[in-house]
Amino acid sequence: MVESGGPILRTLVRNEFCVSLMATPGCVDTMTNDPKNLIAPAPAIHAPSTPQSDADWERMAAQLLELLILHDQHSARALVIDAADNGVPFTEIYLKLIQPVMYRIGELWECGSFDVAQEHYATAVIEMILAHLEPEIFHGHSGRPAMIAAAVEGDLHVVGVRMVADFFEADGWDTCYLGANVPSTAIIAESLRRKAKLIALSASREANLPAVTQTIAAIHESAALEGILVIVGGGLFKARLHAADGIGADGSAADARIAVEVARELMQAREGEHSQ
Ligand code: B12
Repeated sequence: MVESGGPILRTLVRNEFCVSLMATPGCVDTMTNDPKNLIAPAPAIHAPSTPQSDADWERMAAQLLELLILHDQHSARALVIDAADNGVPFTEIYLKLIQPVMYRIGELWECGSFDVAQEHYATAVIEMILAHLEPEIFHGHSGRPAMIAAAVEGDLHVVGVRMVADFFEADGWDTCYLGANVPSTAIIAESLRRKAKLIALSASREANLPAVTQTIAAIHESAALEGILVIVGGGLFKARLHAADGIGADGSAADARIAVEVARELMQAREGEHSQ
């Protein structure tokens, strides 16, 4: 970790340091004990509001990260909502902007460059932004197949599984996002209530594996849920998607876009089985 102090933060906000902060792995001091260092005149990075190239997205991610470090939630929200208002699809905003910024925040937190308050603040602002994007995504749900999305019991990470639910909504599903730390009994009860066709379980860490396994076993034990599809994902599975096979899941995916594709294939295969 870089020695603490204001000069680094001042440099950070006045030049394009955030661009490298996003692009280069490693630690940097984003903390200061001197509040005046947090009052920046204006963000130093100006990303295009309709990013086209990977470089545009990187600049935009750097700018969002910078605004989160500066505790400027209004500009952070405006940056993202302006892009959506200018026609940038929410799917791109999720996967090319918000996801990389959250991953970078995780790295900065892991090596001590972000403290807990900075991480909590950034996550809260991102969740607020996701809520602002919801009207772009939700258009009613009569006659659509239902799906349930939840982080398993013991897992408090929800941004990813919420994105997954939003991708499903946009793909024509009637989604029910249950949030964090959801016991298997609640997942089963809601799946029955909604006659769900698919359950998406999210888990971030190795410690969540028993809860995933237990939840899938409980789903399979429920006779009324016979035939329901279960897919898994999240940090726990990203590097080992094949692990889903061994715990009784029907599929897994590394991100929200692929999750929807996997679900489509599974649904088609299931319909094929029924028509035979
Ligand atoms: C924000 C955050 C938190 C917040 C979460 C708050 C909230 N409202 O969500 C809080 C503060 C609660 C938290 C707590 C902890 N956290 Co945390 N957290 C993060 C952080 C920085 C961001 C998470 C995030 O939003 N990611 C962005 C989303 C978009 O990505 P995603 O989750 O991977 O989701 C995508 C895909 O995986 C996939 N996907 C997700 N779910 C599903 C489901 C299905 C079915 C499918 C198909 C796909 C899918 O699609 C998503 C979109 O593309 C991550 C860093 C990281 N790399 O993610 C650490 C991280 C996950 N946390 C970590 C740790 C260690 C913890 C704590 C143990 C810390 C502590 N000592 O207390 C606790 C555990 C709490 C608990 N019981 O769960 C580690 C986990 C390391 C590990 N492998 O074990 C990480 C990786 C940080 C790090 N670099 O070390 N955390």
